[in-house]
Amino acid sequence: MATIVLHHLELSRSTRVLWALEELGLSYEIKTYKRDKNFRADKALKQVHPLGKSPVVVSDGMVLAESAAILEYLVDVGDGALRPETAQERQNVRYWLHFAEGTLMPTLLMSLVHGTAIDKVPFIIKPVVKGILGVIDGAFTNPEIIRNMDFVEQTLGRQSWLAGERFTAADIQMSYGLQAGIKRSPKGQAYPNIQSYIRRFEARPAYKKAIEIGGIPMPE
Ligand SMILES: N[C@@H](CCC(=O)N[C@@H](CS)C(=O)NCC(=O)O)C(=O)O
Repeated sequence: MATIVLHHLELSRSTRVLWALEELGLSYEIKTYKRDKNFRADKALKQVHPLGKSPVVVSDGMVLAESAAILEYLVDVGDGALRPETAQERQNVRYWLHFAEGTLMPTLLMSLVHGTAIDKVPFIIKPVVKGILGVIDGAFTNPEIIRNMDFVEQTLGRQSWLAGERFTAADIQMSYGLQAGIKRSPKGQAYPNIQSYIRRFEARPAYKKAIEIGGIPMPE
């Protein structure tokens, strides 16, 4: 099989792909990029993919972007590990692969962007901006974050892993949003099932190896 090259950005979702590569025991090369002072990716990533974002994987002459699509590809080319075993499990994995970036991340990003915007606007208009964004967060962002986090909390009250009783790519894909969600949720630390789930996946040898190689996924 052709070499897999991961274009990895420090402090990013790309950690998920690194973790998957370690879980699957695939051989790969890694090229690491830094973030600039505005926390944007090194411009050199644009030479790999037009969006200039990470993760990006180059394998077998193909340039692969979007974490979920990359994870599916890696599971396909792997030796069978992490492959769903039943139709229900396959559908569950697919659901969480999409939910992570399609539902969970947008509201978390909104909250993050609002926080950054308040920090960046001139002092004189700060109270106004803070007031407006506070209304939006109160009416929409925070209730949506709570709704999503409560849903995951309930799911993990019924089963050990997101797709059922087996660890799958769904858990890798959801990791970043849940780690960020625990930090940003207005309900703070009130998610015992998610907390213990995060502790369990962070204890996996492949996760630890990924952190050792690529660093932590987000600032402390
Ligand atoms: N939905 C994409 C998101 C990719 C993405 O936004 N990556 C961020 C890092 S977490 C990035 O490269 N940001 C740097 C930038 O936009 O300059 C995925 O899941 O792969």
